[in-house]
Amino acid sequence: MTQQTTVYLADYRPYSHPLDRVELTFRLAPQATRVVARLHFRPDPARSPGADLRLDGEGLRLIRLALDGTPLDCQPDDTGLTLPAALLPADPFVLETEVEIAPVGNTALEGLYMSNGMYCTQCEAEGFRKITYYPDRPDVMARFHVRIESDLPVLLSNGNPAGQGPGWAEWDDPWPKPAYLFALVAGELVALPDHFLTASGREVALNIWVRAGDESRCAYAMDALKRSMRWDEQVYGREYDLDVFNIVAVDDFNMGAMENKGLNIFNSKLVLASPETATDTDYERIEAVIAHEYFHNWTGNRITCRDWFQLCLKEGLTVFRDQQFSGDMRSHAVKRIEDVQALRARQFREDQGPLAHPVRPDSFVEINNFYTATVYEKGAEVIGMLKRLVGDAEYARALDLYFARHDGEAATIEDWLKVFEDATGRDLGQFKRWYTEAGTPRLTVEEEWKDGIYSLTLEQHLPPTPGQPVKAPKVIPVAVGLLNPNGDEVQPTTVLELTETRQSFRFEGLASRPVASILRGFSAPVVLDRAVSAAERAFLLAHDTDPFNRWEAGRALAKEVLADLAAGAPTVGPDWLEAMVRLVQDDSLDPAFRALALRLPGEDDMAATLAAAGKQPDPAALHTARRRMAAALAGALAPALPGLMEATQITGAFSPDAVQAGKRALHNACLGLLSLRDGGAAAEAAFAAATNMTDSLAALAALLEIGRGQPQLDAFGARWRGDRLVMDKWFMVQVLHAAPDQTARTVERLTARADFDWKNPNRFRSVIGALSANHAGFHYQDGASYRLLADWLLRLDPKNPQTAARMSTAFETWRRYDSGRQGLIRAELARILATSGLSRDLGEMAARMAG
Ligand code: 0A1
Ligand code: ZN
Repeated sequence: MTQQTTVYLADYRPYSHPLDRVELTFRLAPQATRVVARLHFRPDPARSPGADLRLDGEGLRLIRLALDGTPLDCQPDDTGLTLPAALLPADPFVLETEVEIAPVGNTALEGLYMSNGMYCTQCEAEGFRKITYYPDRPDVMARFHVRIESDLPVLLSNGNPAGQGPGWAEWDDPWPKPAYLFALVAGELVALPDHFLTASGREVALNIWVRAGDESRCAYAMDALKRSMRWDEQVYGREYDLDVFNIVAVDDFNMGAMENKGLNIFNSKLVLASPETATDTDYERIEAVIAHEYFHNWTGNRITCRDWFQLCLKEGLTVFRDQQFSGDMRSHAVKRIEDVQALRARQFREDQGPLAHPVRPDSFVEINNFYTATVYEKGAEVIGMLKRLVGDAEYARALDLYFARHDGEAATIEDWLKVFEDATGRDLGQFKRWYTEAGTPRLTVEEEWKDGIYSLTLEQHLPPTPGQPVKAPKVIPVAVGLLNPNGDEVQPTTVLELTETRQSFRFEGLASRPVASILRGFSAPVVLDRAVSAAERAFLLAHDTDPFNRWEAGRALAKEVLADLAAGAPTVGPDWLEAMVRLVQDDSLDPAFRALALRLPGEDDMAATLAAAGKQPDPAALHTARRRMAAALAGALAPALPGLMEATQITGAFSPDAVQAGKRALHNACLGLLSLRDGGAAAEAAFAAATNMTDSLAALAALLEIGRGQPQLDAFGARWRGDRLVMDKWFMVQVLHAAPDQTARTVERLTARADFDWKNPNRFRSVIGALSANHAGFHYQDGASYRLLADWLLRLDPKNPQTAARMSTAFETWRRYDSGRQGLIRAELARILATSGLSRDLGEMAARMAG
């Protein structure tokens, strides 16, 4: 394995030599790109007297090195270049390097690489060191001037255009930035152009750059961008600060998108959309990610992170902001439910297993392994809690202070919390534990009703996590409302602040014993351990005024049904079914909400819930139980389905808005249930009649789920053969809906195809990611899927370690299962660890998972 050196937060030291300005010249060529860098240093004797100058650099061929024009003879090592202090002048100096790199062979997609003939870069977190020798750390912020020389027609970099001619273009970025925000793009691209007038009246040119032919699929992303720009002005008072804002869509990209200053680079699946090719979920994701990257311009770029341990400073806040934005654009209730579902599926899972780490980790081997659900999504939850604790007005004041105080700086979580302390007068010492301690707290509840006083006693339990066996109590905002027995709210939502291990709260002046609605809006990222009768859950599902808890009551009921079935219960009891029949026909409820309520708990989610309760999940039993549950629901709803489908049929032109999307979601949920009873007749008709991707894919999934759909799959594949993004869906849907004993075989068949371009991360994820997302198929007893995943990780690792490492998290849950499965997974982890030449990325992940 590549050497595993651990980096510690405690070892942070400021950089020795302040850097003011950077001039870069790129002479692009696929095999041999030349990069000339002129780094303008300004020595500061107070900072680190007598220090050597260390530059990071990896995989570079050094051609030339000169200090103030005088050639230097220094030999680089594997990770960079050191200039001895004795060589360095006391006055400002310019260090010039020329290196050669080969973008065409760069399959790791980090640094400068090529995708379909186009040059592009990915520098976060530590990719810039693969482009030139540089202090590649976020606290070194400098102004960049870039010259690109190439015959390609479109040459882009950060900042504002600073001249162009045949074969060259120059860009100047007036805002100091760390190297991870550098970007360059060169290619035969076409733009969807537009413009935006900022609140203070500045005109900004907007462009979305794509391959010729894709322009017609950019309108939604452009619209989302303009709405994001306006929203950030109106809600956070943040204006855009350059003359141009460019977005480029790239087919080969490891992540979703990247917020490079003035030049955001996107995975093409998060830009390109048309009704025929993108689902409603795609549209929603595009809107959210466009907003996310745009919002980084202030939370991430203008104020960046001092070091990579502070990653949540930009990511948690920016996710929180994009969630607020999506809520404002669509429905807050639906958005909150979706976000909590995603948090539980990914972050709770991470927190429960060997990869658990604090929102601000204090050590890492490979930083790319820490772009996690904990840093992003739990990081956002922590900000949501802070806002709930201090209130909206104080939150707004604190944010204004944050921007005023830290603009142009590389900040820390301590800086962030200090802003809140100064703005609100609160002591956030205890709150800080949310950043430094891993694990999902569990909350137990005791109720008492006596002499007209209702008391709630809350107790927090903090599970041990790797390296953190014991924890002190956290501050937990618990939003509570009380209903009286006829469903009226007698206590509107109030936020209880749990600060001790165990604490009681009293409510007086109540005429009768209330029904409590606890953790409204999911006010804290905790597990609520509360035994509630099915009748009380059904009551909350019918009457709670808090939409999240209403959904949550239904979800809890459903999970109990599923757990009982998996444990051998012969039938589905009436409580949940009757509640669903009522809910789904309640036209006062948003169809999107009803669709979410109808969705059965996922098998992985259920397995996690069982494991957390000390029970061993049986993947096969869970799968069968979930199918029986779906059949029972379909039976109970049978009389209502035709009417509901009629009422949710969209007649007018397609729109990706939330109202239409909600109707389609409910319509297609009904179609899925109906196909369990009609042999797929309705789904076949729906597939044939579909005029948009949401409906086509839903019909196809409904058919595959009942073991049918081959002709439709073939027709879909023939129609979309030439479309990479749609074909990703074709690959994925087959794996997701394969029967447990057919999943590995399906993957083997698909990966043998010529169009399984496994070096493309989207294609790899669409098959290998889907393999682990098919819970019963992945955990099929013979271990074939485990072997297959490990084989593919080992194959991908030498080419693209980052994506291999991310996909390896499929193994993080092994401790949940029986000893047979545990043994099989551990053997695969051991096989991975024993492989020579393993990357630092996959090596670190496998070692942490193997424990
Ligand atoms: N900062 C980006 C995500 C991102 C992170 C790392 C990458 O390469 C390792 C690429 C993109 C965001 O939050 O959108
Ligand atoms: Zn981000």
